[in-house]
Amino acid sequence: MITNAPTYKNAGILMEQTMRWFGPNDTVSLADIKQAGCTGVVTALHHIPNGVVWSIEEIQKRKEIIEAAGLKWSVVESIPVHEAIKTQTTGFEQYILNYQESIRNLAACGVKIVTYNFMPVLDWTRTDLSFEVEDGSKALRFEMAAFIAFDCFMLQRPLAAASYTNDQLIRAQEKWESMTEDEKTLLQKNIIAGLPGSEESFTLDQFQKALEPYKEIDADTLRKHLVHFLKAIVPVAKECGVVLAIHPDDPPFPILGLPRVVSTASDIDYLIKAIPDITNGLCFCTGSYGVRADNDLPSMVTQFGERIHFLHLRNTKRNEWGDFYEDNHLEGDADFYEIIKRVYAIQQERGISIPVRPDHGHQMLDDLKKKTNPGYTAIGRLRGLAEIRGMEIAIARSTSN
Ligand code: DNO
Repeated sequence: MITNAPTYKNAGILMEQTMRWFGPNDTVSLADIKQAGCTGVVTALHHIPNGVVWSIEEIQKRKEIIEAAGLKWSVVESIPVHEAIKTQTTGFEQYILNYQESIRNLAACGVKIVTYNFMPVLDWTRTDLSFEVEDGSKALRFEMAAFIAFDCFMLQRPLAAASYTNDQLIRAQEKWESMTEDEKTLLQKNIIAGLPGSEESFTLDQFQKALEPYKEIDADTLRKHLVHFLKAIVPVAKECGVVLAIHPDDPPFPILGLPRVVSTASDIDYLIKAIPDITNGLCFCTGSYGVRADNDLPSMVTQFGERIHFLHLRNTKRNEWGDFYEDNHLEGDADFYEIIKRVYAIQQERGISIPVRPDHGHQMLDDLKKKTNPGYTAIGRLRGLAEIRGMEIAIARSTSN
């Protein structure tokens, strides 16, 4: 069944275009999102504390606001997974029951795609939120030396040095010595004070405490905890017609000694083998997976196409030091032509439109003068979406004619 799919003469089934909306306080309004050409939004009930059930009343209230603007609530991003579930500590069984209940309530309101992630402690991580690129627009960036400097000299994590090579430590030391006090404060804020959409925010003290439970948890254990969680929620989701879309680790490698279990094609394979039902699906985020040169994104789209329930299209540019920044959508390391071509083919095969959002965009033009949610400006995302939309239609027409 095709729902909410955009149409274009002789173009077949196209992606469902959405943008993320952070709720009524978002400076980018629903009207803006509609003008960008979207038919749907991706949002969450950010005001409900992590772990608490999303009631039908609250879901319905939000849905009505979205629909009054002529849009659809296409995808939930995210119902956060409580840390107790990831660490299997006190109360985790109850948090799983609450998660099941939220899924049932969303289904009762007709919201049927749920995104989540299983990253320990931090959701996504960047060191620089206003990295100026050549054209004067600003991008988000992860600078390895700055991150290591934070780990070794600011957080002073015991054993931090053992996580890095000598070269990396030298570069981090140089970086640290070159930074002013203000720059150091900003670095700490960027890493632990909570980026848009991450539901947690920490002081340095709180952050050190939050890392503690993971001393005993390696990747194997975290994987087991994820499978346990999935075994509990997949049947519930399936029963009420909801599909689950796990978001990959961002960045897709271990940080701060924390385990990572959703970074590569073999990580995905493991999860599929453990719970083969298609309900156990993916939010295929090209920006996250694409940071690793060993992730072949077009092949991954084909390999996992049947269970890609949601797409984040974003491009990154990496260097030899492990730094990366968020490039324009059609530039960067990922081959968007090939990716979109394969996504298009999968949609025709499955007979469905996959929701997509332009994941982030540069701060540019008028947005440079505004206070914006890092990564979630109106104009930068509009540019990304427009380019993606044009490319998909061109692929569609040249494929089907
Ligand atoms: C960042 C986002 C992530 C994502 C979550 C999904 O921009 O892609 O915060 O929403 O990891 O659970």
